[in-house]
Amino acid sequence: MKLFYSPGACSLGIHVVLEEIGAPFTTQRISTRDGANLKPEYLAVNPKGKVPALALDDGSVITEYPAIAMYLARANPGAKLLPEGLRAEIDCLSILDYIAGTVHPMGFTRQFRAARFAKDAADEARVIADGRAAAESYLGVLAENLRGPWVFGAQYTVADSALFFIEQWCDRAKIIPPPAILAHQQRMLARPAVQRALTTESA
Ligand SMILES: N[C@@H](CCC(=O)N[C@@H](CS)C(=O)NCC(=O)O)C(=O)O
Repeated sequence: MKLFYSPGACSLGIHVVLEEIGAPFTTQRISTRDGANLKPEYLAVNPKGKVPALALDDGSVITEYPAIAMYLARANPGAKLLPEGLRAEIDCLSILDYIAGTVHPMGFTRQFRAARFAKDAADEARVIADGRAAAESYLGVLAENLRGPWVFGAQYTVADSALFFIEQWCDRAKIIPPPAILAHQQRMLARPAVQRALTTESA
C-alpha cells in the first residue's frame, strides 16, 4: 500500500490508521502548499487532485477519507478499528462522514482557504469568521459524541484518528476546543502510532 499525503492535511488521520494497523506501507508526500496535488503525475493517481489517496498493491486507488478509513478497518479486522456490530459500525461511518463532509470543508477549509469562498479580498475576513463560528459549533457536536476515553468509549477506532486531524487543525486555527476534545487530543498524542505519523510528516 502507498499513502499519498500532504503534511498536516486531513491525510494525517489515515496515516495514523496505517501506523496503528502496522502492515507494511509506503508514503509519498504531495504537498498541497506547493500545488503538487494539481500536477499531472498526481492527477494520474487521483484526478480529484486531493489527498488522501491510498494505492493498493493491485494498482487500484481509493479516494475519499471515509472510504479509505472504512476499507483499512474492514481489511484489517485484527486491528479492531471499528466498533462491533453493524449498528455501531454505521455510527462510526456517520462520524467519519460528519468530519470529512461537514467539519472539514465548512469549518476549516473556509478558514484555511478563504480566498476560494470569498467574493473578493475584502470578503475573506467574513468567510474566515463564518468558518470559525461553524467549526466551534461542530466541535460542540463532536464533544457530545465523544464517550471517552475514545469516541466509542473503551475501544479505539478509526473515528479517533479522524477526530485527531481536526484537533490538530484547532491548534492551527487557534481555536480552543471543548475540554473533552482537548483531553482526547492529548491521549492521541501519547500513542506511538500517532507519534510515528507526525515524525514522518514533519521530516
Ligand atoms: N472529500 C475529500 C476531501 C479531501 C481534501 O479536501 N483534502 C485536502 C487536504 S486536507 C486537499 O487535498 N486539498 C487540496 C486542494 O483542495 O487543492 C476527502 O474526504 O478525502
